[in-house]
Amino acid sequence: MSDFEKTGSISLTRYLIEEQRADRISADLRLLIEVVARACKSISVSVGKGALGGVLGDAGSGNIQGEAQKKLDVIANDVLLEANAWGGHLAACASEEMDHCQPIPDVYPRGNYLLLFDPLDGSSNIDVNVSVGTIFSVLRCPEGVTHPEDAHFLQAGTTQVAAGYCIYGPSTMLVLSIGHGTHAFTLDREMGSFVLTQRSMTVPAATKEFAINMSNQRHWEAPMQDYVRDLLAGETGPRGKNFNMRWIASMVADVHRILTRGGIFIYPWDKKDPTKVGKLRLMYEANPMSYLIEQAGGAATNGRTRILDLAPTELHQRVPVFLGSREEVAKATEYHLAHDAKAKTAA
Ligand code: AHM
Ligand code: MG
Repeated sequence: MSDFEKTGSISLTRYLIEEQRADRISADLRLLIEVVARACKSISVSVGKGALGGVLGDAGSGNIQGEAQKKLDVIANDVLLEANAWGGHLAACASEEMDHCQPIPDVYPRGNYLLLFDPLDGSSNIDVNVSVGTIFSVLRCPEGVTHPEDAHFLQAGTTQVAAGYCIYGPSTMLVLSIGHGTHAFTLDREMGSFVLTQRSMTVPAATKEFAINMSNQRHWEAPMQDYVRDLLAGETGPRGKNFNMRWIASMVADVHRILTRGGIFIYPWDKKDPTKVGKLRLMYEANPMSYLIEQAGGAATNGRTRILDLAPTELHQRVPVFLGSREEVAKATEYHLAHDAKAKTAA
């Protein structure tokens, strides 16, 4: 039975007001989350219209990472920027789609938070009607900073005060953490409000399911080759159990499945492009997802180190990602650390 069936309708607004009363969030952070949720509702409408809204296809532009932008990447970015400009709760925004952070325009009051987002993650799935999503992370603006720059966003994931994603799937859901568990809200499309449908999501500690883009296998480093070889060996191999594989190629959808029924999501380092240490971005993909997963009892590393402990050096920094069921993440990390230790001894 879902929490909705057990406790009746608790809207996102009511949940946030109760968290504020319990002194777990400030009024400004509450407003910020409400505004992001409102922007996500608007993005959900555009995504849902598909070809009827004229929103599919390429925008004809590229972002700083050299990726072609889809029309919906640009629309979602504009919706989030516009919605967050005037409320007085933010000092600046940064996004996958913008080269540098964008301070709140001088005509509006500035607040004490910094917002990072991937406005539409999984863009390769937009034109094929598969789930995509918005990922966001909230940081505090450093004390005394009135005109934030990129450098002010370079804070470790442990300092996030809130993180979440909105998945645009068969239903639209907002999954949120303000540091007290990870909770899921489903959009009631008729009423236009998010309703709490799962309190305290829990990632099972063990799993028999992994998510990875296997087409990159030949480019992986040795410990990844060993780890996946042992997963594929099944019950007669060293792991002693059979594993299933899923890969949606929308991080939001893969992480949502893992938050719901467990699993491990991996986008490892590969040598396809030696200038990139991974595909996914630390500040607005790996950090918020790691925060949500940890708040649900799971774990997240870059293969060696806890992701939330990494000290960022660049706004658009990339990072290898291993996240999900904590025993499986520990196992994958163990393969990498054992390999490093062996290499050190041999040197
Ligand atoms: P995007 O932010 O440009 O959409 O890229 C991120 C996406 C993730 O959602 C997904 O896990 C990954 O890229 C899929 O990559 P690939 O196409 O290499 O399998
Ligand atoms: Mg993305």
